[in-house]
Amino acid sequence: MAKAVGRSKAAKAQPAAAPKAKAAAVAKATKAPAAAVAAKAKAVKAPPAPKAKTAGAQPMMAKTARGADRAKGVGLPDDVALRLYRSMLRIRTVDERMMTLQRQGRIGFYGACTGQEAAYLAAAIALEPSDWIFPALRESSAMLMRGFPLVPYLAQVFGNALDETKGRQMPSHPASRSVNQVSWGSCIGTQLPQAVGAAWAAKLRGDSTVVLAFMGDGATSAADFHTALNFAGVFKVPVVFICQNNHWAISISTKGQTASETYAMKAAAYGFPGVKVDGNDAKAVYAAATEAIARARRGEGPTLLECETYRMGAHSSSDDPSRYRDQAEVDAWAKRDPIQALFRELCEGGLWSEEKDKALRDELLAEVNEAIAAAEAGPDPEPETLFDDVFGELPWHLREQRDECLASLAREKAGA
Ligand SMILES: Cc1ncc(C[n+]2csc(CCOP(=O)(O)OP(=O)(O)O)c2C)c(N)n1
Ligand SMILES: [Mg+2]
Repeated sequence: MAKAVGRSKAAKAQPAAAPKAKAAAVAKATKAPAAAVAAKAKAVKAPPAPKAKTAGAQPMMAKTARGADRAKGVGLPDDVALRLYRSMLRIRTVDERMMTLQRQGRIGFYGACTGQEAAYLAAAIALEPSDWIFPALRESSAMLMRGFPLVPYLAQVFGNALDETKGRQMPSHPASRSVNQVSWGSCIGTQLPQAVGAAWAAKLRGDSTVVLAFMGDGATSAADFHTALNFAGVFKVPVVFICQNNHWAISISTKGQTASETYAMKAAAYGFPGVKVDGNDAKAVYAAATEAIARARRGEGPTLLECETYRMGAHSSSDDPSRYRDQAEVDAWAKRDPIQALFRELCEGGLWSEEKDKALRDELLAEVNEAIAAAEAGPDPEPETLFDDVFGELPWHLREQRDECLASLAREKAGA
């Protein structure tokens, strides 16, 4: 089951803005089960229905005693829906606080995923713990949902000694082997052939690993996109490509990015299914991802899933989107916020309430503020760690550089 929703003692902390509409006032929660939602997804070529779960694979989410227990109005297993909602709200809270810290000069750079939480978390929650994630730019918090602790996650942005990658990566690029998630590449599209390579390795080994390979819409213009999809199609590797179509690649809109009607249809050129879903609809993403992951695990090859969503904020803390896009477009998408949508559906389904929501928001804000304080207090990484982890045994020329660097720092410290 999802972690119980606790009452926060930190009532003084300001909660993030609660959805205004009362659950009762909100109609039209889709009551269709996951399979029906998948059928509604615009499929270029519908993948075959998934069969029974792969033998031996441990489901990430425990089922309730009744098996496929579904929230009435949600179309997801209850525990998945609640854990997903918590994860979505948690990263929204983190993003709001970190953007503020950046403006306060406490961190150098930050990239938020605001508005896109369902488009990747509802897919990642369908994975087994042994599966891998190759993120693009905005999927970092799948790590948190899969069990990575918050303090080292935030310490990565501060780049200090509490960061598992020892402050050597650009801020907002976390990674950890403990949860099978690699770093953002930052070079657009490079993660795609790498993900295909990892999936191919799994196939050669004969294990049941599936790889989720995320990309933004911008990555579909990169040569690596075509290389990766072609190879994956020919070798039928167990990879699911997920394109988060958030309508913008910094200042380039969809119209400037592709002449195709959809991104999903590009899969047809490589001989595997492409499926487009509403990326702000958690149940639709979950259903389509579950099916694509099952297909990959059965050895039937890749799927390209396009999750249509919207980047509500700036490209990064270094960007000013008002210079290239119309506020009316942003306002229209604000009405389709994925967190508010899932909140309404959870309430409609009898799983959630305004009171529980307020308590969760207070709890998460207190947790995030405490974690920020702990992460910010971390010491600088030791200078010699700069040379760790690339080589099993440091080659002579790097040993020389390290010794020279440390001697120079020691001289500096001694005031020489
Ligand atoms: C190969 C390469 N070209 C250009 C850039 C500069 N750049 C950084 S992010 C970005 C846009 C990415 O857009 P998209 O893939 O849609 O992801 P989003 O930011 O929307 O999540 C570009 C062009 C880069 N990092 N790498
Ligand atoms: Mg984009």
